[in-house]
Amino acid sequence: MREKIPPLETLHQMYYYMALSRAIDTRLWQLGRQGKAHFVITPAGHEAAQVGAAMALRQGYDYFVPYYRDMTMCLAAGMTARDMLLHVRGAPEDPSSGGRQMFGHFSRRDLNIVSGSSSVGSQMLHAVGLALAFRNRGEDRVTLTGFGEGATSEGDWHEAMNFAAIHQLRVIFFCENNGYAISVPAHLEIGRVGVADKAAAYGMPGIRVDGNDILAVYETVSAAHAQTRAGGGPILIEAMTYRLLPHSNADDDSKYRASEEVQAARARDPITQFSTWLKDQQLMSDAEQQTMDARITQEVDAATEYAYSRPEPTEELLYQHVYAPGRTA
Ligand SMILES: Cc1ncc(C[n+]2csc(CCOP(=O)(O)OP(=O)(O)O)c2C)c(N)n1
Ligand SMILES: [Mg+2]
Repeated sequence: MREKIPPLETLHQMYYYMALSRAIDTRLWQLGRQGKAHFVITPAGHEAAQVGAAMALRQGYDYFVPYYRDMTMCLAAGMTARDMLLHVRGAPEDPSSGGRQMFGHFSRRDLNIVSGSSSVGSQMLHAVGLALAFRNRGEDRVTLTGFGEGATSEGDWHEAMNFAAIHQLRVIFFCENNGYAISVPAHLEIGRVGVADKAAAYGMPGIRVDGNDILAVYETVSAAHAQTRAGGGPILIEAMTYRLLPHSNADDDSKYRASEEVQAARARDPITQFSTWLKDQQLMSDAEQQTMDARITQEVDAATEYAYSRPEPTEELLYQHVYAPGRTA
C-alpha cells in the first residue's frame, strides 16, 4: 500500500498523458510506414517515468531540457498532439522548430521546453548553463534534463554533473535507463557501476527508482524538486525502464534483443500496470477510462488531419530560423 496517493484529478491526468503519448506514438509509426513521417523515435515503455517526472515540476516556471525520447514528458509539460504531428510533418507551423529539425527535437518557448541537438548528451550542458543563469538572476527555477544511460558515457555528462555540483545548481538529472544505447547493452556502455551510484563521485545524491511505477517516480522527483529548489544542490535520478519498440524506424531490434525479453517487458507495460492499479483501487471506472481513450483518439485524429492538411514549407522560408533576421545568406 502507498502512504501518499495524489488527488484523483492528478491520477487521471497521469493516465491521460501516458495514453495520449502512446496513441500519438502509434500514429507516428503508422505514418512512418506510409512514407508520411521520415523519422520516428519512440517513448513507448518510458511513459510512467516521463509523466511522473514532468508532473512534479511547476509548469511554465521550471525548465525542461529533454532528449529525443521525451515526447511524453513534453506532453505532460503542456505540448499537444497537434504540436507533435506538426513537428513530424515538418510543417512551418511546427512549434518545436518551424519544420527545421527532425522529429525528436521538442521545444516550446512558452512552456520553457528547450530544444536540444541530435548529439547525444549535449543538452545536459545547456541545462546546467540555464540553471547558472537562473542562479545569477536570483530565480528559484528548477531545470530538469532527460537523457538515456548511454548518454552518461559522454564527456558532456561528466562536465555537466561536475559543474552543477561545484555551483550547487538547481538541476535534476533525470536518467531513463532502458538498458540499451540503440544496440549496445548497458554493461558495455556504462561499466559495472549503476548510473545512480556515480552521483557520489560528484558529491550529489543519486537515487534509483522503478521507472515503470509512475507514482514512485512522481514521489521521487517531487522530493528532489523540493530539495534542489530549497538550495540543496543538484540531484541525479535513475529511472529503470525499458524501450518497448525499436530505437527508431531505422532500427531492427530483433538483431540485438531476444523476443522473450521484449515480450516480458510488454507484459509489464507501465500504462496497463497503472490503469489496472487505478481500477483495482476504484480510482478510475471503465467508463472514465473509455471517455479518456475516446477523447485521445479524437485528439490524435484531429491533429493528424490538421498537420497533414497544412502546406509544405515554401522556398521563401528556406532561411527562416536558420539565420538571424536581416541576414539571409
Ligand atoms: C555524440 C553521439 N554519438 C552517437 C550518436 C548516435 N546515437 C543516437 S541515439 C544513441 C543511443 C543513446 O542511448 P541512450 O543514451 O541510452 O538513450 P536511449 O536511446 O536508449 O533512450 C546513439 C548512440 C549520436 N546521436 N550522438
Ligand atoms: Mg538507453
